[in-house]
Order: sequence, then structure tokens, then C-alpha cells
Amino acid sequence: QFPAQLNCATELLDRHVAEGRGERVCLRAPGLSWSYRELQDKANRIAQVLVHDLGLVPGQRVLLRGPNNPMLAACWFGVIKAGGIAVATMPLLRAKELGAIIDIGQISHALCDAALADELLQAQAAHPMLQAVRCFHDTTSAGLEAAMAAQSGDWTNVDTAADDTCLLGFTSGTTGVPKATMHFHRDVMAICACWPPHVLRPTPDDVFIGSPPLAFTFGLGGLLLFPMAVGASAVLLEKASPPQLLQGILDFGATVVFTAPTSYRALAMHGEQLRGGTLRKCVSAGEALPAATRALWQEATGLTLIDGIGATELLHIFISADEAHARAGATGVAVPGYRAEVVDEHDQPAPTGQVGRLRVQGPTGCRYLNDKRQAAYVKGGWNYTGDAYWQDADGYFHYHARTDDMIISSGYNIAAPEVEDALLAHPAVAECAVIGVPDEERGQIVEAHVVLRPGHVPNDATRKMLQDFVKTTVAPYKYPRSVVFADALPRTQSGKLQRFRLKQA
Ligand code: 3SK
Repeated sequence: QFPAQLNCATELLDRHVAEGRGERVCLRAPGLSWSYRELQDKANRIAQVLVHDLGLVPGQRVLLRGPNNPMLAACWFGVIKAGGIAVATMPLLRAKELGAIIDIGQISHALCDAALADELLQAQAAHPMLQAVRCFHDTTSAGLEAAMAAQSGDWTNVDTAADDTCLLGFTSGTTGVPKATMHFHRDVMAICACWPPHVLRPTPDDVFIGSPPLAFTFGLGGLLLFPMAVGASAVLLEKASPPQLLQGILDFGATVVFTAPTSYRALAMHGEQLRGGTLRKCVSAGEALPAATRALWQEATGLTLIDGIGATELLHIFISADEAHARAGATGVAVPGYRAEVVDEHDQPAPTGQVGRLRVQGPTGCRYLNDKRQAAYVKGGWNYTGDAYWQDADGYFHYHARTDDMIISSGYNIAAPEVEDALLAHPAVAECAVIGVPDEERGQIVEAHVVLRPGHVPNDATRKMLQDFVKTTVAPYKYPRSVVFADALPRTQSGKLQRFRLKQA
């Protein structure tokens, strides 16, 4: 239960200063460290620039653009403090994609890292609804820092209602057509009260690090909201590919890491540098965790992965298990505060062991902004996440596939992730994605797109070796009749595999 009036910036940031923790380290980046008091000072100045200089009124939407860094975080809090709605965007988006977000989100203001300004300014030229853009990390007199210097560090947050929208999370899902999900101040506080204290159990001495962008709610929670909810610190890395993330963990003595399964596979190759080090909690989400990756990480580092499934629509993780309750092949159980069920095609609870559609209820839920897809996502108060799951006798949820990742070949239902798991267990496979492609005889056949590890040759012998290997671990009808070798796989900027792009190719 939250009070009727609530501003999440007051709870996550100002409270620490008010309660005497202002000098604790809040945000770090290479060559930089800000205390809670310093972050508050910057966010207060940004709120005033937005209100006094740029005419922002509560409820207006502010696009944020930049790689993960402390100024981007300060802008996020500045918007919230001013009663605005933060719309963080993926750093790699181009002008056309930004234009779609401006249109859908009805964006009036933007704060942008100067390094990424070009595409946003192009988008602004085509979308005059975006009235005001200020760039940070800009040393000119027109930059945000100059405007901040002219304001004071004192500011009283706008007295928002708990049910006022404070952020729009954009998701392209796996289909590529963007939707905006609206989340309230109370939703932000709800996610901080559910998964972290029950599953992650962070302490004020933890140092968080990770790869997901703050524009992906997995990153926003893991690298900003959750550390700040307990007065801990977070390291924000602009570039967090596996070698950079490894270096960051070692340099900053990180204790909690958030990244995706593909990244854990790559980091596991350097497990000896992490074993016995500072790291104590490793969170995997963003896509299904293959059992082979869980085992690889455990063997390489001695650490047990905390798996979880979340959704931009529900803001963060709703099914998960801590290290003590982790089970190979299972995502976990419903996070306290949430209910989850697997249902059949008639929306009736599916029997134990039977695959069905996952639906979830809890303190957060999907509210698409002006989008008819709302009717398919929320039915009867349940959020239908688009995942196919089954539950075991102990109530653990096991991921099967996205509901649109099922391949039907000669009447057999084949889940793409199961074939991917089988391929990933082969030492020659670095990454893979499995899709169904049309076939006259079988309706569809299984096609695997495979990125090989260095030293393996993409030829017929390797293809046959992989096909034979899959047949030895899963039912032979699931083996990929077609194997395509690739240098890389198409992924969203949050790291999710875009199988639809392989299907279009
Ligand atoms: O994709 C996920 O699993 C996820 C996890 C946490 C927060 C948000 C998302 C989309």
C-alpha cells in the first residue's frame, strides 16, 4: 500500500539525503563517483532547467537518450522530480525509430547525450512536436550543464499522485512494431518492494553493475532503482560487452551483476578471474536461460545464476528463484506479490506438466498507451505475457517458448528454445537461433542459425556433426534439417533475439 501522493524520486533519492546517507556513494563510472547528495543536486538543477527554462509542465513526456552513464541517470531523476514522464530510449536507435517514439509518446522535450545528438536532431526536424532538446556532456553555453549551473541545487519535487504516470517503457517486442507501456510512481516503488527483498536480497554495501541499457526496464531496475532503494551503489558502463563488463566487475569490485544469458556464456570463458572474487549475485533475464548456460556459469565461477522472467509491460521480474531455490531448467516461482498461472486454450489452469500460456497478476501490469494490442495482453485482470510455460509438481515454472516460437513440422510441436538448448550444449556453438521455415512436405522444418566458436569451420561436416548431436539429446524429429552459419544473430538493443528477422530473411 502506498500513500495517495507519491513521487518515486523522493523515495529513492531524497530520502537517503534526508536520513543522513547523503555522502554514501550512489553512482560510479570510469573516472567518476557521485554521492547521493551530488546526484540529488544535479537532478534538482535539471528539474529546474526543464520547468523554468524549457517550460515543462507536469505530465509532459521527456525523451532521454544516451548510453548508461551518471548524467543519464540524473536526467531520469530530474524529469521525475519535475513531475514529467521519463521516456528513456535505446542508445542505438536511428532518426526514423526515434520519430516513431516521438509520435506514439507525444514527446515535447528531450535530454540527450551530445555524443548521440545527430539522429535525435534529425528526428526533431521531421517531428516539430518535439519542442525542446538540451544536450548533456556538452561544454558549450547552449548545453545542459551550463543551464544547470544557472539554477540552484534546491528544489521541491512536484507533488505527484501515486497513480500519475512517471515513465513510458517502449517495447518493440519480437515483432518490431513499437508500443509504449505506462507505469506509475507506485509501480516503481512496487517493483522495488517485490523481487529485490525476496529474491536478490541486496545490502547497502553492494556494488551493482551490468549490461542492460537504462532504457530497458531490466536495466532501469537492476542498475538504478534497486541499488538506490537500499542505499547501495551502481556502476554505469557506457559500453558493457562481455570484455568491458568483466573489466568493470574487476575494477569496481562489483558484487551484483545483471546481464543476459549470452553475456554469461561469454564471461564464463574467463571464469577463473571471477571465482572467489567480489561477485556474489548474478542475475540473468531478458531471454530464457538455457540449462547449458546455467551449468557452464556454475562450473566456471562457482556462482549460481538467479534467473528471472520479466516484461516491459509488467516493469520487472515476476517469476524467479534465488540461489538456494534455483532449479536447472526452471525459471522459478511467482515473485511474492505476483500470481502466475499456466492456462490452456480455454483459459483453464493447465494440468501439471502440460504446456500452456503464462498469465500473471500483481501490483504492476500492462497499460499500453493508445494501442489496441492492450485487449490481447490484459484479459479478465490477467496479463498474458506471450510465453508458453509448464509447471512442475512443486509449482516451478519451466519456460517452453514464446507462444509464437512454436514450430509445427509434420504435425509435431517443436519449441525453438529446446532445439537451441540442445545446440548450445555442443562446444562448437557460440550462439544459435532456431526458426521454422515453410516446407511443402512437412508444413515447416526446423532451421538453425548458428554462430560457431573460433576454430570451427562452417562446412557440411560441421553441419552434419551438429545435426547428429541434436538427435542424440532430443527427439530426433526436432533436429534442424537446415543449418545456416552466421557471423552474428539479429538482436534487439536490449539483447533479445529477433527470430522474426531471421524468418523475414
Ligand atoms: O525480458 C525480461 O525478462 C525482463 C526482465 C526484467 C525487466 C524487464 C524485462 C523485459
